[in-house]
Amino acid sequence: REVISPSNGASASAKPSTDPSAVQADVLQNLEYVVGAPSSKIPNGLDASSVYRGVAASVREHLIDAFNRTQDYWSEKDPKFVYYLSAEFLMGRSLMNAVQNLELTDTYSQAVKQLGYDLETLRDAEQNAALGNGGLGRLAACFIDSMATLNLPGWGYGIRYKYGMFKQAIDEKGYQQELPDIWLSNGNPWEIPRPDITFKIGFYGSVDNFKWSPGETVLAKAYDNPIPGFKTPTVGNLRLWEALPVAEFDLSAFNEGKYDKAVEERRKAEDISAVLYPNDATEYGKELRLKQQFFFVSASLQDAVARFKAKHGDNWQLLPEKAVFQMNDTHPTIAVAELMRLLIDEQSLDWDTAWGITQKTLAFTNHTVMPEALEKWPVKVLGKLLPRHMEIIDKIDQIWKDSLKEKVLAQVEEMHKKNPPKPKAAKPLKKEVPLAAKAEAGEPAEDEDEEEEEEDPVEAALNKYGIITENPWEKGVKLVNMAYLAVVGSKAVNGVAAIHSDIIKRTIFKDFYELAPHKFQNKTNGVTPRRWLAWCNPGLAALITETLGTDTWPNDLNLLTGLRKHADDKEFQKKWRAIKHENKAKLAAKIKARTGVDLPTDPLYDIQIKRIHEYKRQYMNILSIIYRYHQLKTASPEERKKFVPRVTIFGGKAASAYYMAKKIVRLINRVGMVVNNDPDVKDLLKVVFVPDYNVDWAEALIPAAELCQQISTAGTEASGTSNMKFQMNGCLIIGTMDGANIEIAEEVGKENLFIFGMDESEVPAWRESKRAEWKDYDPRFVKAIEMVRDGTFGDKEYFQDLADSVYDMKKGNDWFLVAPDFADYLRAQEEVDKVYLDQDEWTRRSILYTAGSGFFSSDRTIKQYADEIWDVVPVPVPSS
Ligand code: 8GP
Repeated sequence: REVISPSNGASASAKPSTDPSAVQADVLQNLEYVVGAPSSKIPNGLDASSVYRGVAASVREHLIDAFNRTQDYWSEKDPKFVYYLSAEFLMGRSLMNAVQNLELTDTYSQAVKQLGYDLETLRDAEQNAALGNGGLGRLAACFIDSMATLNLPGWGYGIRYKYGMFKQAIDEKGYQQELPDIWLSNGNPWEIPRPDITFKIGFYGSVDNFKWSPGETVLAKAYDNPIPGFKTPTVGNLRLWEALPVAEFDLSAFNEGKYDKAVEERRKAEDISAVLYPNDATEYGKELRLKQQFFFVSASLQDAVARFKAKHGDNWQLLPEKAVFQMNDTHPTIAVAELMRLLIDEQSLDWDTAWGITQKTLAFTNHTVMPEALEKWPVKVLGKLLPRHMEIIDKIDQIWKDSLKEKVLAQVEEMHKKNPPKPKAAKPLKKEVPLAAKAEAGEPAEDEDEEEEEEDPVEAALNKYGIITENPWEKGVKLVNMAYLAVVGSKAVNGVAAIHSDIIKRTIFKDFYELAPHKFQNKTNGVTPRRWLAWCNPGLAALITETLGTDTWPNDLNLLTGLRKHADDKEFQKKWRAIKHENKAKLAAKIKARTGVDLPTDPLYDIQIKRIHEYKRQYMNILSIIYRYHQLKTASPEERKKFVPRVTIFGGKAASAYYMAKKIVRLINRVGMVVNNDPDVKDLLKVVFVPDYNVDWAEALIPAAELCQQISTAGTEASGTSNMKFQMNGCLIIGTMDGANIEIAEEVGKENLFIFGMDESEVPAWRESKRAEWKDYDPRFVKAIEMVRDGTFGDKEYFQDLADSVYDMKKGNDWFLVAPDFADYLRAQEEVDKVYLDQDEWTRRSILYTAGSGFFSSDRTIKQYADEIWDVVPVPVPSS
């Protein structure tokens, strides 16, 4: 008997049709039966949001069809799988990405047009899925796109936050306002709820003889999000977890009139997956955050372990050959303890066997050296929430410290040889370092008083490099250093750009590196060239395809080197420039619609988009604009004619509790208000802050940019990924020798970037010794600071401490070197203006940027992860 498929009446095994009229019928069917919108209302009676949902439901059929085939095939072949564990996936919108990756753009454009709509308008009806803060979350999204495109068996695992990254509004005074991101208000047509896939997640409770009895339990429910590859039938998966109560409702409490109590369980559970933490490198330390982390890690590991067990029974030694978990920064690192718990407590393995398997199955990526972002949980908090895990971490710490002892003793002996200790100071090493849990439980640390006096160097070193250490700022408070736990529990540890991977070996993980150098690797980041060039810049993509004579470059980005030979071709340059100009005009229209600011399209478009942070130095950028404004104001009409007109655009969110970042947002907005309304300036300078910067904005801003600001203090930006997106779109870089800028300079030729500032090796000396007596302020810097102080942009009082932070060494310490780098920054800015006057030279460089961007495809990055860490090979799904 034939099974009838709901949408097109064909047999269930048939693929959804790709013929425009059949697709049109399918969209109508979905509108009618999924959205509930009568087709009689087509074309004029339906809003874009309803039509979008009908179209999305139709596209989803194609995705699910290929998704099922992929997952069935992989399940049958049973290859090794990579599981990418990440608290953040910053996906952005899905409609256009899905139709383009499935190569159905023309089909759907035609079908939708026949219904009286256009795909571009429908695109804007989709909410942005902003389940991430910034670079780290967007990287995870690029990675799963590349995994699918490369046919690599793997899934992403994360949290289905009910509210994503907060929405940012700028009020009429220039302040940032934070509003909830209700991204699921119209439903999410891309996900597949899996009510049948749930896992129990325990918290609190007690441990008796290694047996954990949780005091609170919630359910994790799975939602699958199909991730289409490009030019392949493979569709990968992003599985996100939602937290639910185990018991729906306490009816007896309700009947007794205790309404709050009746729903308390539900609320407590739902809180766990309610909100993405709106923090980016700021201190928080909330128990709920740790709860979220354990929640998704435990669900993901239980899921993967169950899948393994269904195939391989108790052959646990095989686990490292079948699964690898990549921990995206410290957020998922409780996985080290959870995998141990699952193997020991649930699968009855002994400690050594479980530890051997764990260390072969986990890998860890570090994304920042900012100390405030390297998570450390108080033993008290972790021990209360996850008592069994605390025991496991204690033991791991013990083993780790034992392995350190030899090295530490040797170091101390060496030190003593050079510098003999006073007789009493050489205290013998204790046999056992007291367990942190014991200390927390109130057992006094041995020889407390003595320790105070003698400061045993061995103990001090062990404390410094231990997974469990004493909080240097709060005596007696012990912390679990999650990054250290991850390093010890992983087979590989990587940084995200060459310089960053080098820095972590020299600094935060120095001792770990010296003990196990083989673990440390570099995996320079990349971005998907589908979303970040082919789809967001169709004009340039078409020119590239025409010039290279092939449309396969989005899957083989090194082909872009073929553009190099056209870099000096004047005709080609003209076409290249025309596309940029068109993109600028489109952006100007969008900015006008959203902010009301009119932008001319001829000036140089200069853009800085990223989270607002002192280390990223948006502050330095706006100070240089302030100085430029001063120059314009004081110039004669004749001199004014010599200025190179500029449109400076900023975008980015400040973490809600980040005091200085919020002031920077305000300053940029205030400068914009003054400059944009000053008749002396006219079109020579415009300053725009785009509110609520997100993936969607990035897709419009990046293709239009001519200059981008990558100006972090050297040694602070781990990699940066917007630099790569800008580069792909032929945008020149003004920047420091930091993060991936260094590798971009290698690919493009350093002379084609506008490089300035101290390099990473010079920064520590400035901070440690020169900063105190440094008085070499450039007069232009002094002028700009004066203008911040004197009320030129209003809010005189409000901006004083922002000015102090980089100027008055008694009040602020200019940790990020705004003052000492400023003069060289202005020199680089002058160079920018000079080169921009020579449009042929500018365009030549622009072409060379795109031509040299092949290395920064996330396909390359993922291939390296697969080959060098994961040991996962492509398993292409046969086309049916
Ligand atoms: C970011 C880095 O700042 C950026 O340089 C890099 O390109 C990106 O990760 C991807 O590797 N780091 C973070 O977003 C980060 O560390 N976030 C945690 C603090 C939450």
